[in-house]
Amino acid sequence: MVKRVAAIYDIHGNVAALNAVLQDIQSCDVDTIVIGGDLAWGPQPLQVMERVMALKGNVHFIKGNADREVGERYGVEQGLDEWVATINQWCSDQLTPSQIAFLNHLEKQVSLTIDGMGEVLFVHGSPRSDEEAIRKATSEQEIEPMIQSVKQAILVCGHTHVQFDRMVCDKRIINAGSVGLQSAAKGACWALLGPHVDLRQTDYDVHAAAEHIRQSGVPMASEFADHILNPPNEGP
Ligand SMILES: [Mn+2]
Repeated sequence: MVKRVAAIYDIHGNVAALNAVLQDIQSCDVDTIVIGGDLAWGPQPLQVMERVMALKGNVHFIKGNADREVGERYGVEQGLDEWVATINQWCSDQLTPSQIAFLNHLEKQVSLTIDGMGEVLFVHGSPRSDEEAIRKATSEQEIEPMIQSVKQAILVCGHTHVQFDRMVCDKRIINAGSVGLQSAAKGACWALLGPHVDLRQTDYDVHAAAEHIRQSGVPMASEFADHILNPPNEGP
């Protein structure tokens, strides 16, 4: 049984956002962290992997589609769009062999029993796919087959970069939002769980972060910087 969980999803290679959230977590009496996938794909993959792999204590990781794609060096041959593939392979090139191996050994899902909430299932996209999107507006009809095998009453997901907390087919579904590539929010988004659900936004210096991103060498650096300065209303 754990008491209070920080669900931090979709860091996407934004180390300033990650550091701000980890700092915020320290004042929230958190005993467990779930890092919900899509860690490295973005402008600062090496720094993010160093930071998360050095975390101490009760930390669980799950694999996002982008972790699978970076870890296995996906390209256009594996169905990625050309610009996604270019960034993907740049990210793979930044990482050490042990960081790549770490990504390749992540779990698909994690289940935790949280005090006051019961058993909670954490996945990246949907329970059956790391790239299937559950959005605020996705219909019950569409979601039902995605969650029919889930026995837990509460499901936490990410992948679409927009937070929500809704009831679907008698299950509570929480999207933690994105730490590093957020949409429809200004700060770094995450969720605090136990015994209540608190959708959080942590402010950080996006202007300084954008400047570092512009100098990171990532392909499309200015698009990444513009995204965090002016987050779009809709996620990917
Ligand atoms: Mn994803």
